[in-house]
This record gives sequence, C-alpha cells and structure tokens, in this order.
Amino acid sequence: MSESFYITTPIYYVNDRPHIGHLYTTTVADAIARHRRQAGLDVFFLTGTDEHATKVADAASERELTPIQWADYNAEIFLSTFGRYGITNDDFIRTTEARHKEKVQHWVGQLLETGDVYLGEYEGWYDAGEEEYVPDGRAEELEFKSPISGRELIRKKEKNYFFKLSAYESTLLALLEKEPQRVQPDARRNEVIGRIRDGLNDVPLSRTGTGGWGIEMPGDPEHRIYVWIDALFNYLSTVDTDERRHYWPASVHLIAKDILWFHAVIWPALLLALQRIEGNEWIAVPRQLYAHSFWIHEGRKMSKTLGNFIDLERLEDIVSTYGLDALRFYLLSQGPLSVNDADFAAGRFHDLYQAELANKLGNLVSRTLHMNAKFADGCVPEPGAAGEPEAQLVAAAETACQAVETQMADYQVGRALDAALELAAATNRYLDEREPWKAAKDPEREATVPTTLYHCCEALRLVAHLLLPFLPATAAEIFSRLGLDGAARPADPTAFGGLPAGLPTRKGDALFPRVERAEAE
Ligand code: ME8
Repeated sequence: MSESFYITTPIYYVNDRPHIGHLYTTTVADAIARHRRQAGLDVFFLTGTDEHATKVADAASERELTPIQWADYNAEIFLSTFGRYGITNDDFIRTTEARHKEKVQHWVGQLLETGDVYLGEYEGWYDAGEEEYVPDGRAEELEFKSPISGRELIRKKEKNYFFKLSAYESTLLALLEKEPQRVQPDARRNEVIGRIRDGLNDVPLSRTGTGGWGIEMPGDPEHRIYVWIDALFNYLSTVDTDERRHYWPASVHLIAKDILWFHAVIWPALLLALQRIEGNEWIAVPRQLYAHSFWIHEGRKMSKTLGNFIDLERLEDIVSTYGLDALRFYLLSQGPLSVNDADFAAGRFHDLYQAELANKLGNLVSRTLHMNAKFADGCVPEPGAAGEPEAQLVAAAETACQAVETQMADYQVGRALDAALELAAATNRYLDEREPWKAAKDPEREATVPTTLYHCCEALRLVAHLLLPFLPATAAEIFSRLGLDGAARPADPTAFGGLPAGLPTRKGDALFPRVERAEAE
C-alpha cells in the first residue's frame, strides 16, 4: 500500500462568509495535496467549518435566525466556494455533525475519567472576539487589548471544567526542542517555546451561558465544551473510522499564526493525554504544524471596520478578469507563507500576470504550438541528433524537477512554482537561440527544426507536469494541446524524452489573454 499523507486546514468560523484568508490557506493545502497525489501518495485532505462559536450564535440572533440556520447557510457557502475554486478536499467536516459531536463527547469523557479534565474555578483576562483567555503576563504586555480586534480584554470569572495543560509542560517542551520540524517556520516554534517556558496554566475546557449552543459536557449539560477544544478535535474525529484511521497522525496541519498557540500547545497536550488511555495508542501527536502569516491589503491590515477585506465579490471579479489559475498563481507565489505578511496589491497582481503567465508561460505555449503547426504538420516531431543547446535544456529540466521536489518537501509552494516557471523561461531562451523560424528557411540548418520543436514540446510537457499542483487547469490544457488527453503518460513523468513523437498538437487560443490595466482596476 502506498504511503499515506494527511493534510488539514483550519476549520473556519461560520459567523460570516469566506474571504481571501480562508481561500489562501485552503489553496496552499490544495497545491500540497495535489503534489503528493501526483507523487502517488495516499492523500487525505480535510477542510471544514467550526460552528459552535458564540459569535456564530450572535450573528444568527442579529438576523433572527437560530444558530444552526445561520451555520447551515454559511457552511454551504464555504463548501460551494471551495468547490468553485477547484479545491480537492477529500472531506468537509462540520462540527455540528453527529459524527464529530459523538467523538468529542467520547474523548472528553475519557479525559474526565483520567482526571486530565476536572471541575474548577477560573478568573482571568478574556478576549471575547477570539473566545480565549490570555495569560496575565501576556495581557499586561498587550496593554489589556486584543491583539486581533484591538478591543479591551475583559476580566472574567467562571466555574468551569479545566484541562490539565500544566501537566504536559515538560513533555511539550522536550518535543519542540528535540524535533524542530514539529512547528514551522522556526521563528514560530521559538515563539511557542518562549511562551511555554513562561509556564503553562490549566485551561478552561467548558463554558456555561451559551444558550445551549455547543457540544454538551458529558454528564453535565449545563456546561458546553469550549468551542476551541471542540474544533481541534475535528482533525481526529474525521479520520476515526476503520477506513481512515491509518491516516493518523496528520502529516501537517496548515494554519495561520493567529491560532498557533491552540495548535502548537493545547492540541498536542490533549492528544498526549488521550494517548495514555488503553485502546488509544494510535492517537499520536501530529507530525507537523505549519503556521503562515497574513495577507494584508494595499499595505493595511484587512478588517471589517476599514471595509478593505478581499471578499467573495472581489475574488469573483478577479477570477472573471484574469481566470482562476491566475488567482491561484498570485496566492501561491506571493502569499505570506513565511514569517512576513504579504500585501495583496491589484497593480502587482496585474504586472505578475502579464510577466509570468502571459509573457513567459502563455507565450511559450503559443510559440511552440504555432511553429509545430507550421513546420511539423501539427504533430510532435521525431527529434534528430541533439547538440549542446539541447543538453542545456535537458539539464534545466532536471534542475527544475529537483527544485520543485526540494521546495515542496518543505511546503514552499511559491518557490516550487518559481522553479517550474524557470523551466518555461529556459525553454523560451532555447527557442530564441535555435530560431526555428529562421532555420526552416536555411538549407544548412533546416534539419535541426524537428529536434528543436521536439525539445520545446517535451519541455512544455514537463512544465505542465510541474505546474499541475499549482495551476491545474492550465496544466490540463497544455497536456491536451500536446495531444496527451487520451495518450498514455510516460512511466517516469519527469524523465526528459517521455513524450512520444507523432501525437497531434493543437494551437488553441491565448492561455492568458491580454488584460488592460484599467480593466483590472
Ligand atoms: O480561527 N491572511 O477560524 P477563522 C491569511 N475556527 N490567512 C488568513 C487571514 C489573512 N488575513 N485571515 C484568516 C478560526 N486566515 C477557528 C479555527 S481550527 C481547529 C479552528 C485563515 O474563520 C488562516 O488560515 O477565524 C487562519 O488561521 C484562519 O483563516 C482563521 O479562520
């Protein structure tokens, strides 16, 4: 059986509709999932919605709806949006589904029995928007304001069930210090280590006064399981079936830095607590957590108050002007995967579309296939003897294939995408050097034309192969124009020379049509 690979995105709150941030994380996960599938791995890719938050119930009540009505409405929009944007998730979990709720109650029940969850009282600084307590020291650092919404933290006292997080301090610390790949990028791991060293308090695991919205605490329905604990369990509940249990532990949880603490500290601690229970030995800690940074917009943080969110309407406009793959290209190549935030700027989007997609890739496809029609009867020609320029092109292809693999091993989708496009650039240079349009008219060089065109077609096949996880529709179109629709794909798709001669090629329209800058703005 092939090696399995399990990748997740956060599950998103359904108080509102999806925006660019949700689409971003999900698109990065999609590119990684597609890449691993292409390599033959048994992939499971999960996304979904987090529904039991107080802000979901509040948003529903503002509209005179029940929480579940509003959750149903928005969950459907998340689901259909991801479908519309070509996301290849294997399941979509909603935390209001019975399959999830039953498992969460079961696991919390087990933790009550071991004493990892206990009834106690808590007083602390509470960030209402994020539904989380902020430790005293950190609240002071933040001047008692939410780092996300900027609103004042509230002093709050609750009788609650607690999770004994403090008991896992040294185990967590050892895990992060000995296995640096567990939390990436490094700067994020160091941040987490620093905060664990400040000491871990036990954390509330339940809450009261939710108006009945939330999963009931086993044996104490007055208390509802805290939305964050409920939400984290989605990664496990979805695969806790006989067919799927082999996917656990997750290969990577992809998130943004806003929810690092829950994922890097509370989640592994919950799993460590569960794993000690007989029968739960399979519940290991996920292999990796990758926390990216934020998209900002034209230099400013995106927020409701500023009204500058790149929302669904805006995303639709972009797709209708430039196409879905152009949006994926911008998100994946320019996104905030590192520790720095990334700016979504319309002008830069346009310029990159023009330079990278239209001029580099689109132009290569168009030149190659037009010349193939003109000088090779619209078929992949039989190559003759190869010379130094061909050897250089083959070397460029090998370099690109290796670079994509190396970058993707670390989930560096932007650098992988650059490496794939570098092969398109190298092929353009090769064409410029070989000048088949002139060679065809020169009796001394005429014989090189089929060789040149074969090498271009084959390089193009490799470019499409490398681009498939990132620009799936573009890659499929290139394959189709190369006559590969029904044809058998080469056994080793990255070996140069796999494209059979004789396949019928097709010119087609411009892959990335010209867009006027004004139209874009
Ligand atoms: O936090 N740039 O849900 P959420 C990049 N339900 N990514 C962004 C972003 C931005 N400006 N804004 C949001 C929750 N995201 C919880 C998660 S998981 C068990 C529970 C993305 O709807 C990013 O992935 O607020 C971030 O972590 C997530 O949306 C937060 O989504």
